Amino acid sequence: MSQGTVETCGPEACVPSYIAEETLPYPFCPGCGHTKIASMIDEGLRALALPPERVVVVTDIGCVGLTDRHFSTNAFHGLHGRSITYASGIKLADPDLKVIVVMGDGGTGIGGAHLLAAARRNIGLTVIVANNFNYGMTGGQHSATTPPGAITSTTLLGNLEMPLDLMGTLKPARPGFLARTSVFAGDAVELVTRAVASDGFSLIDIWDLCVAYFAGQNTLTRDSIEQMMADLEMPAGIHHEGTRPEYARAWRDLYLPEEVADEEGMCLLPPDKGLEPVAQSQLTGRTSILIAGSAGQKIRSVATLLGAGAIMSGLLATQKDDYPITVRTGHSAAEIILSPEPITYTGVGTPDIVLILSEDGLAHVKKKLPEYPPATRIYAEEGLGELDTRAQMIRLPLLAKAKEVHRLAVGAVGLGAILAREGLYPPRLSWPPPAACRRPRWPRPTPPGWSRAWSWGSGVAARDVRWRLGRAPVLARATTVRVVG
Ligand SMILES: Cc1ncc(C[n+]2csc(CCOP(=O)(O)OP(=O)(O)O)c2C)c(N)n1
Ligand code: SF4
Ligand SMILES: [Mg+2]
Repeated sequence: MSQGTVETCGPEACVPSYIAEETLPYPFCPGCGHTKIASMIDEGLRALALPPERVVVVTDIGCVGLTDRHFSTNAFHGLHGRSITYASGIKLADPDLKVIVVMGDGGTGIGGAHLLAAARRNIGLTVIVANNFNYGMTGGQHSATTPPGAITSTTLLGNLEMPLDLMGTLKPARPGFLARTSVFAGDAVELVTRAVASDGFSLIDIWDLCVAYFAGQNTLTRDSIEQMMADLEMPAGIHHEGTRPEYARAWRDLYLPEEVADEEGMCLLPPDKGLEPVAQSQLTGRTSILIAGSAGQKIRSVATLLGAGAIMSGLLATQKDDYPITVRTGHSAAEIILSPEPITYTGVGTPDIVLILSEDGLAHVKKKLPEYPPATRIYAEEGLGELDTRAQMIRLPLLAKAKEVHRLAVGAVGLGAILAREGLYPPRLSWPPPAACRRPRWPRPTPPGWSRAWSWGSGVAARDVRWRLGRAPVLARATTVRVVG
């Protein structure tokens, strides 16, 4: 769209209108306040002489949502109440853009939570609310800002609700700029200009006229709007000016600092290559493993190490974790499937291998134990007593051995034992954790306790206990759910 030919001449230069002439006239009813608001935005942009290609006008739904097509800037029009979300995405992608949201009072209700989030973040959007107290486009239903007593098509005997006070609601979030005005006010253009110039989140609540539905039934005029502001204790003027850093830039500075980002904020870190196969597993078919223990026993980390080692030996692996919502209590379990073939179904009916580490883990699998066939191998902490099952039992002093390092290393002991006895893949692949299992920007030290516990586990199974275990803290953190197929 070409920039319009109407020009304003300021003291230094003439800035052409941002309204594309060929799109006029506006589609609004004659006398609709939206026409004035479109002109105010144009005047604000001209006052700031912003390059049109650096401006994005994002509109919400409603009559006011027809505004963007008239601007010779970039534009985006989406779903009702979601304009803030689109605009936030645009701003995050390019923090140097001037992003202006034009929305109705309908959008402030339907997308109210997005407004709160944007203001709390202080993301650099300018929100122009064309507040005509009703849903104009759909026939004048009452909205979140309809004043009490007002007659609309859905409040025929008068509105019983209190209106949303945008200033009072957003002020505690301390955004960049908050102001209220009306389409009649002499300072409206100046306030719109200041809102657009604001670096952080800015919002201007412009009390507006829907001549087709609201203004007539409620005798809304310039004077009555002023009276309404007084009655509702919602005065015009600037309600807040803040200095918090703008979110989109602050986010980049914190999470993508210069050393890891180029000038456009694109991450320069090499892409994560994932886990590269370095060995060949001899496994010929799908094998499923169930690890059952207690919350806090690092069950998910152990399962991730098991799967990571498998992937590094050319297998495919899936992991499904199961734990109560109250994460620090009760059982923690993980189902792992290893396979040379693609894993199209990730469910585990009867596991081939079971590792039971604690009473919580036992309680979790107890009902299923009698159903396990003799082919299933159960590795169990020896203190758990007799188990009602036909499966093969391999009892090991897992906990006693782990305690020589740290009681939470019990999973690492069990992992080492399973790998040494089951021949799933070369045990050395599961320890130390491969780089792809560690967080790139917050590396944790390799936990010495785990290394020893794992070695003991694989050693005991190979009848070769070589380690004198010293006490060391368990610090291991691995990635959470990893489904690779
Ligand atoms: C999620 C959703 N709900 C309802 C609608 C129907 N709808 C279309 S326009 C509109 C009212 C818009 O009112 P407002 O935002 O105040 O703008 P105005 O028409 O008054 O300018 C509604 C409810 C919709 N499009 N999407
Ligand atoms: S219906 Fe109301 S809001 Fe829509 S264009 Fe007409 S006057 Fe404006
Ligand atoms: Mg409206």
